[in-house]
Amino acid sequence: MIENKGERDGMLGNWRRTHFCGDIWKYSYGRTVVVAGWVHDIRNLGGVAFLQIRDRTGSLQITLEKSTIPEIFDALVGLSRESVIMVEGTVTENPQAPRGFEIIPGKVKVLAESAVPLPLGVADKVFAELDTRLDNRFLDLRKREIYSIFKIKHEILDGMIRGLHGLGFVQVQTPKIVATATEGGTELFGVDYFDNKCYLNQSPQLYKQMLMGAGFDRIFEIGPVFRAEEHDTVRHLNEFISIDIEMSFADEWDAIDVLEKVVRIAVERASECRNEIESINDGRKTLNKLINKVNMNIGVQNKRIKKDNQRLKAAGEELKPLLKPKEKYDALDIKPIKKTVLSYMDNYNEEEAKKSGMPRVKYEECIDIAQRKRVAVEFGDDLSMEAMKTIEEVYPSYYFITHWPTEIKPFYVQPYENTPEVCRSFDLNFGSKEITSGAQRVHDISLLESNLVEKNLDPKNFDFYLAPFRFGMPPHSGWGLGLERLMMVLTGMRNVREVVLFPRDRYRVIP
Ligand code: AMO
Repeated sequence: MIENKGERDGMLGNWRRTHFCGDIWKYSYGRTVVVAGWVHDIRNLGGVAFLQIRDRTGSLQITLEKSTIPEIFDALVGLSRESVIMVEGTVTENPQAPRGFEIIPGKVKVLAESAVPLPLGVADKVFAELDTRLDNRFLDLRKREIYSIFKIKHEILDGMIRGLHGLGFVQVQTPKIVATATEGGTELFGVDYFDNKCYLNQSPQLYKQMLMGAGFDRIFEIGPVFRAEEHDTVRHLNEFISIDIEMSFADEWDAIDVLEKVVRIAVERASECRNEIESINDGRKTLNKLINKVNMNIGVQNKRIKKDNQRLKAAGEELKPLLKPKEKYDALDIKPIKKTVLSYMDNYNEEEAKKSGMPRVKYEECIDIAQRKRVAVEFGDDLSMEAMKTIEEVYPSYYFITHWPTEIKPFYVQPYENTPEVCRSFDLNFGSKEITSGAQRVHDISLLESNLVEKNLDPKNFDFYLAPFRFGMPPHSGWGLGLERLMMVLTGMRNVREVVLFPRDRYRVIP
């Protein structure tokens, strides 16, 4: 047996971190600590140098005096930014230091030197386009305000998992390589699977329903889904994380109740991330200043374009388009959601619904709102972005849209028994953004088979899925929530790529 004691070899040897930078405060004054991280910045004034070391929790000042620690001074002042070091030293009060204290080092270890120049600055306050940031994502992710987004994601996932666990849901994993489409045949990525053609799954839909037939009763899955959608928008990804649930002996209203609870927990957990919200807001303050500068430049360029255009117009030539100024960010302020005072079951009252935390709004009312604003839409149409913008004016926060037309929903959605042109499907939206869709499912095999035929799908391809429906399938309901869509709403990001570590879109599979 090898004992894990004594002198360790390798680069780290016996060096271990005692504190993250953000965990050192007044209580640590006078103590010896070991911190580890990246060289954020070095200011060398000759006799004394100030080095900022940074880890995922923040940064602090290491003060290097040439006369007292000449070797350490020499070892550190020449380092490039973003080199990796460990420092053992004493935490010492200094009102002039950025956080009111500094570390006077006793020992240091240089673990990795960073090459220069950096393809993307971490400490520099320079505006970078999203594409440049994503090309150099590992550096972009070193910024605290960016890391904070993923810390919030971690926290809300933890909250939602605990919430679902508490409600009796069991976490499952279903295959991602599949033989059939679930949400529609045109949005599939093909995979060569030995001698067969298979696909990357668009949704765990069929498998979560089969698990209801297997008696699992309440399940959830958090995993990637793949959509070969060609559109290139700020809301669409080709790979995203879907949080899916399915529950037996439940109608769509039960599924809606679970969804409301889970989203409430997520928002509450996010609102508790005070440090992360603060660092996102610090980042936004800096970013907005940079955007001001960029916009001033755009203003100057637009003046020139306008002048050119006068000339082009006189010559009857095509005019040049003006450059679009960058939008600034509002400060982030995540507040828990108000209690919902109305359930659809109670007498529906539009005024009450508008006041409540997560109103239930019928599709019909949405059409009505859009029509009143002169959007060309009628019963049976999907709700276009133009229509959604008008509904957002009335319902700017979270709300459910229920009672959808059966025709525009997938084959597995249960129609209302007395009005089969309307179905038990629902969406959860935030303003004009769709976050979740769900429904009570068809559990009658003959209706399911005829729906497949109606949607031009071959029931033979769905044999594996249909089998459990022949041998005792309980009525069941569920939903799929787009994690990135929820994160966009929570963090107020305008582009979904901001809330994904390494986004996959129409033009990006690297890094
Ligand atoms: P749907 O296809 O509506 O439903 O997807 C569920 C939720 O996933 C999110 N979403 C996306 N997020 C980012 N990029 C995309 N391209 C994208 N497409 C969808 C949305 C959406 O509400 N099987 C059903 C769910 C169910 O009924 O249980 C389904 O997949 O937030």
